[in-house]
Amino acid sequence: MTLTLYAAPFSSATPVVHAFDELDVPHERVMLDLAKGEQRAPDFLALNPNGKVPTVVVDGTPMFEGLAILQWLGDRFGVARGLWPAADDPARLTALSWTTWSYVTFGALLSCSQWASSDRMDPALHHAPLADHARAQLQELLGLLDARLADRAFVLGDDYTLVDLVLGDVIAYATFTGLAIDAHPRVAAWHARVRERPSYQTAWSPA
Ligand SMILES: N[C@@H](CCC(=O)N[C@@H](CS)C(=O)NCC(=O)O)C(=O)O
Repeated sequence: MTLTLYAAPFSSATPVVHAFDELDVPHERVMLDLAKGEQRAPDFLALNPNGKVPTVVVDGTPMFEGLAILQWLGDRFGVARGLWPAADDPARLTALSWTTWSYVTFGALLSCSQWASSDRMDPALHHAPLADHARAQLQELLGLLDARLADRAFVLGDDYTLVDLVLGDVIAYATFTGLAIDAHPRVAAWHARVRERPSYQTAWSPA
């Protein structure tokens, strides 16, 4: 299999870079300079019409959206490495649910809070009540994850899996944007365990 990963430092590609490293999947890595607009080059837009990283090319077929790529990596490489449940394992259902939850449910609220208050966004779009509402909702969601971790060390059970990698990276990004997780002691303790993983250190440390 020939795999090419298009990425950029500290971007939506970071969890995918992280997963490739954790799974030790051989691939070619192309780092795009987003500030120079390399993601809008016609050759790249032919792979991903959104002009965004991450983008992966699998034996000539392009694939975009980080969550889709992560779930595919789990299916294709994670099962054999004991880091993702097999297709007929009920835990696969749980893995798909929590990883999608982190990007879609948690991620949408995080984006909302960013648009409504971040100094990296156009101040004309800021809206303090919306930012407060999104932050309160995010705390409620962290409460759900805290409850999930009441009787297990990791999201699926006793062992670290790609589910922890995906959720751990979404929550890492959330904390970088200023979201506090310390009101949820099990989430904080689990995230500390996830951060011990060597692949986490490589993915999130400055080069
Ligand atoms: N939902 C997409 C988001 C991808 C995304 O927004 N990537 C950003 C980097 S964080 C990008 O490539 N931006 C370049 C641009 O918009 O010009 C995913 O998760 O893959």
